[in-house]
Amino acid sequence: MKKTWVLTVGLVLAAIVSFACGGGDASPTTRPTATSPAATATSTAMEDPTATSPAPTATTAASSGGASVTLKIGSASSDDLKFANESLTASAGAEVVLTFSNNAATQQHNWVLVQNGTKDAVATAGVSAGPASSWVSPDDANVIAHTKLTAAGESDQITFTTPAAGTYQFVCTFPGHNLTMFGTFEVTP
Ligand SMILES: [Cu+2]
Repeated sequence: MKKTWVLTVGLVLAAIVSFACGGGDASPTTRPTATSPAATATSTAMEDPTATSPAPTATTAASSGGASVTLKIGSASSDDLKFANESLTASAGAEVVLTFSNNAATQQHNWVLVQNGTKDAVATAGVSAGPASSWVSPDDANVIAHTKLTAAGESDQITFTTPAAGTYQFVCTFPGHNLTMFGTFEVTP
């Protein structure tokens, strides 16, 4: 009789344990489900480094496009109010080292890179700015780069980065020279 009671208690305990284990199994089953959003969050976090990498790639593209280019341009010989070359070319984003040589006998000249179609407006603004500013208005948004005003026989070297691909102009902004002394600056992609 005592053995039967022990056996009954044993069976009841076994049932409780198996129920507890079953309940225990249920919660681990729930946890992986709770963990998978976390895993999704981790993979989303891994997309962030991927999103950041285009920035360095863009920098690399800018620096590879940023080849160093040497350009030389002079004014026409004698006192002709012209440049010796009427066109220059460089690729977009290039670092240009440009030397402008004033080959004139007496004339003063400069070399000013401007937005296309603005050479005369830039020259007019330059007249107001005066010779102390090399006949270039320091606030002129149409001016991309410029040398100083050079005396006859003098030269000046400047360094600038080419703007986006497209057509630009260069001009001498000494009063009156802009009418004949200008050219085209092509920026290639
Ligand atoms: Cu000039």
